[in-house]
Amino acid sequence: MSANNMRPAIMVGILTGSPTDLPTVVKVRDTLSDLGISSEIIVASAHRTPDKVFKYLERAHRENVQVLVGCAGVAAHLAGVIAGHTRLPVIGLPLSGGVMSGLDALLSTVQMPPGVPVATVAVDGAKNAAMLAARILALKYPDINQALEEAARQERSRYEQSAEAALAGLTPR
Ligand code: C2R
Repeated sequence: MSANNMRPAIMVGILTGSPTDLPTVVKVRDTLSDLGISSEIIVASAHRTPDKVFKYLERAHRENVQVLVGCAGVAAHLAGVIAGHTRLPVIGLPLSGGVMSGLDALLSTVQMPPGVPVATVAVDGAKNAAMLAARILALKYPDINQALEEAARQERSRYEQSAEAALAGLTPR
């Protein structure tokens, strides 16, 4: 097996702009972990600590990390800067907060110039950031594909059960 096909210790690198982002960002890690996917969270900012971002990207490439998630609020340039420095798929997670409740972060993350894509999920969409990373990894790792199938089965069943409970709770007329 070539080094590229070997399963790396860390599959997903999650970078976030500030420690204040962590309550939302940790949900990316936890969702990945539920699917059996290893990840690490790095607090680094394209504005405040650009060197740390670039150093991490060097290590991520060396260690064969497969997908990167860039999380940031307000003037959210982190995911875009990451995308400019890697050929790995980059998922952008815009975070709420500040005067525009996340709209500023959403637009700063999603409006990338042609050729430098950031796959942007909803504001505070931590779960979908993780699920999208998992779908990318599932192309290469059949066990992750299976974990996603199982998660979808469970999600459907939870949905049906809550729909039945809600309908049963309606006042009859
Ligand atoms: P503080 O709470 O530390 O003041 O940060 C962070 O993600 C956070 O949501 C406020 C907000 O600034 C964001 N930030 C960025 C970047 N670095 C930090 N948008 C960046 O590099 O894009």
